[in-house]
Parts: sequence; structure tokens; C-alpha cells
Amino acid sequence: MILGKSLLIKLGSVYLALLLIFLMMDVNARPANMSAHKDKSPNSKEENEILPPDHLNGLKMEMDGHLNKDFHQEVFLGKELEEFEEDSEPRRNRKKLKDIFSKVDINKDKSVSAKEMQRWIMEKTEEHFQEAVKENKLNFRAVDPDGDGHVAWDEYRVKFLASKGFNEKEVAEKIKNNKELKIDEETQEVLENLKDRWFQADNPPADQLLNEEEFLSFLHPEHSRGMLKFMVKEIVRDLDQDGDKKLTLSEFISLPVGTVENQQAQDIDDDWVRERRKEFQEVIDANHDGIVTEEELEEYMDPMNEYNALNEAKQMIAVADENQNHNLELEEILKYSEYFTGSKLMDYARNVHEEF
Ligand SMILES: [Ca+2]
Ligand SMILES: [Ca+2]
Ligand SMILES: [Ca+2]
Ligand SMILES: [Ca+2]
Repeated sequence: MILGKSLLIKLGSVYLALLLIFLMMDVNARPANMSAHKDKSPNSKEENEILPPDHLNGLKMEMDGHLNKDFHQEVFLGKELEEFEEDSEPRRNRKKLKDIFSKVDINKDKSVSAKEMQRWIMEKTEEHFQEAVKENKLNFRAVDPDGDGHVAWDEYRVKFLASKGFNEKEVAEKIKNNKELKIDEETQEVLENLKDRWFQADNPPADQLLNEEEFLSFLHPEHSRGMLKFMVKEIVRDLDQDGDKKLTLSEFISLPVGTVENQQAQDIDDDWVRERRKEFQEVIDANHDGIVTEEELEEYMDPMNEYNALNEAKQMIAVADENQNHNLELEEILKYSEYFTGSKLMDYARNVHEEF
């Protein structure tokens, strides 16, 4: 009995110790994760407004070469994208989705064909363009406070460094007097990249001044053929390992250095690789020779490409086409609401019930 009891106590304390270790691990893990997230978040709102965004709505790929996971939702919802995200009330979302359906279905045969969807995608892409133009007006005002319609590289540089926590007056004074700026290596590298981009966005005659339209293409490369090419070159440069300015599958699916940190990240990376391989083989490498050239990537990225829009339309239809008629009916879209809008219609069945 006594032995049994002491054994129990021993087991109990071992268990307790393990539990404590487990709890400590958990406690230790969390702040580390949170701080990692914090490091990634932008320093200020101001920086967000004047820096070229990594993610561009309606573009297949992000500035850093990642695939845009929300692409099909973006080209399906257009500028209503955020409304859907914020408003998850199923009844209202259902109504909105019904409204969208009737707009996509131009010939009113209660069925959406690939052609109809293609036209819709082009329209919604145009909406994202207009949104960017609108936003750019505000951003431009922020970098051109005297309102003369031109921003010099030096002016922009001051604003950028200020957003990075440098003293705006001090930096401006130093630049004016050609004095050396003490900038850390990382910020310096970002600055160099921005400078390349700045000069690329500066249409001839190159005067180092950007007007509103040039500034738009600086922030949004999809608004100018030249900048889109530039973005593609940068992505290829970042992924290309042997320097032949072309991408093999293995270059395209190589993980950026330092991404794999733990098992969970590894699992995410497996999906990441799978998706990229599929996209490379089935879509980007248009002539299927196993190599992606800058031209192929540019075609793929071009948001105004009608052939891409038709492909996207067919893909969207295939996902939800339960009755296999190569068209989408309202029921199919409602059922696959999460795919099209990012938000589930959880009590969809109940709503139907209430309605009839
Ligand atoms: Ca139709
Ligand atoms: Ca290569
Ligand atoms: Ca190819
Ligand atoms: Ca169908």
C-alpha cells in the first residue's frame, strides 16, 4: 500500500513536472511568435501609403514572387472585396451574391458561361485599377505637399526615411547639404531598390521628378507596361539561381532563405511548393518546355490579358460546376460561396428554408 502510494506520488510529480515543462514551452513559444509577427508589420501607416505595396489586387503574383492566393476572389468581387470580408452576415452576403450573379449573367438565361465570366473578370480588374488611381491621388498629395504636381527623388527619399523613424528635418537638411546619411544596411538596400524603381517610373525626358501618373506606376506597376516588365525582371532576378534570367521549376519552387523555422512552417511550405509547381507547369510555362522566360511571366502577370481572364473564368467555373454543364448556376455559386467571396454562407440551408 505504502509503496503504491509513494509510486503514485512519484508518478504524480513526474506528470506535474512534464505538465510544467509543457506549459513553460507554450508560454515561451508564444511571445516569440508574436514578436516575429510584430517585426514583419509595417512601421507606420505612413510607410504603407508611400511604399509600393507587396500585394496588388487583381494581380496573379505579389511583388516578392509569391502567388496571390486571393486572386480569383479579387477578380470576382472587384471593389466590393473588402465589404465581403468585413460583413460576414450570411443573409446579406447571400443577397449580394445573388445580385452579382444576375449582373454576370448578361443574357439572363440564369446560367453564367465562361465568356460571361471572362467579361466580368475584365470589368472587376478595371475596378481595381480605378481604386488604385483614386488611392494614388491621396498618396501623391502626401508626398507632394506643396502641390506643384512633381515629386523629386530627394523629397521622396526624405519622406521614406521619416517613415522609417528618421528625423525628417535632419535628413532633409543633410540631403540638402550633401552630407552623409547614417543609414543601416537593410534600409539602404530598400532605398537602392526604390531608387531603381523611381528612375524606371520616370518617363522620358528623365528629370528625376515624378508626376501623379508616374507615381501611380511607381506604386502600381500594373498601370504601365514598362513597370510591369520591371517587376517581372525583379521577380526573376530574385528567384534565378544560375543567372540565366530564366526560371526552371526548381528555381521557382525553391524556398526563400529562412522560411523553414519549425514543423508547422514546413507543412505550410509543402503546400506552398505544391501550388507553385502546379502553377508553373500548368499555367506560367505557356509552351511547356520546363522553362519560364521573362516573356512568359509577363504574359502571366498582365492583368489586362483577355486570354488569362478566359482561363481564370474556366477555372472558376470548373471548381463549382457540380452538374458539369460548363456553366455556373446560382445554386452552384451559393454553394461555393467561400471560394468566390472568401466568406461562408454557413446557415445557407436555413435561409433557404425560411424563404420558402
Ligand atoms: Ca448567361
Ligand atoms: Ca535560371
Ligand atoms: Ca517556357
Ligand atoms: Ca453548372
